[in-house]
Amino acid sequence: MSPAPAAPRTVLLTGAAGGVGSFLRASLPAEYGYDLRLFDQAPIEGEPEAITAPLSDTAALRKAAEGVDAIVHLAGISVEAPFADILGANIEGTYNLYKAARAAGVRRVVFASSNHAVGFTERPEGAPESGATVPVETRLRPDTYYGLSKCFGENLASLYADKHGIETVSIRIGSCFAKPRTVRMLDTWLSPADCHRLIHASITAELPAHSHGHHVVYGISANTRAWWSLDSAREIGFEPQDDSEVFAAEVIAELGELTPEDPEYRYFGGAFTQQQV
Ligand code: 15L
Repeated sequence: MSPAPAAPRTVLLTGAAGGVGSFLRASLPAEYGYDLRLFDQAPIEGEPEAITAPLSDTAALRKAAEGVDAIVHLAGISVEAPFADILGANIEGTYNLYKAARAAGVRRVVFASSNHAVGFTERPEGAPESGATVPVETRLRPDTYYGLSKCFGENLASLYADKHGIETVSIRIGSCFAKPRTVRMLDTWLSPADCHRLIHASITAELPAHSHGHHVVYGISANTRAWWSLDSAREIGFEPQDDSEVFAAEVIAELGELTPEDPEYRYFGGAFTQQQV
């Protein structure tokens, strides 16, 4: 019998200075013992070994990817922006990342996709009370250039899986903050702790055969009000532990309930569906 492959331990974390990156650079080593290589265009205080470079620096990316077991790719613009900016940071940047992963022989990428890749998807009739949820197989319906860049990233991941054998888990992240900031986020919240649980599962799980090397999941907690299916996340062993409901009374007392006509209630991507740049 051949020995089991060693557990992935050395991980390149791009976007390490950002909101989600800051949660993860503390929790991934503490909870699972990962040895992180940090990459961001902004310097990170207290991390002298972090690589400070933009995603357009292909030499720095190539060097950063050398010898790692997996890459968690969070870097890029995380909100709507002019197309030229999205093109550079998110589209070309993600392309550069996959080229570096391929050159360095990296086996697994975890791609921070977003709910905004399917942002114009409408809430199913009566959800969440009806129990209807939207599966990850729903049609791509980006709500912004930002969401469009996440569609590109997911399709690039699919190409690199089929053509070059690089596996990806694309996580369509909901709202990853310490606590929900809006009423919509009671549906879409991903707690920081569930975020590191999902990232760990995405790095380590064997992917189901039907994914053909590219597995897509929604990144949310076990929210009472959720209407995005967690089935594909559970397929890779993710079991969310948190529920935004503990914040519901406080958030609703402050901001009031949403009406069914409100884009924040009606659409996956909420107010992003109304944004223009
Ligand atoms: C995202 O993709 C954004 O990066 C984040 O800032 C939130 O707005 C989040 O989606 C959301 O939909 O709440």
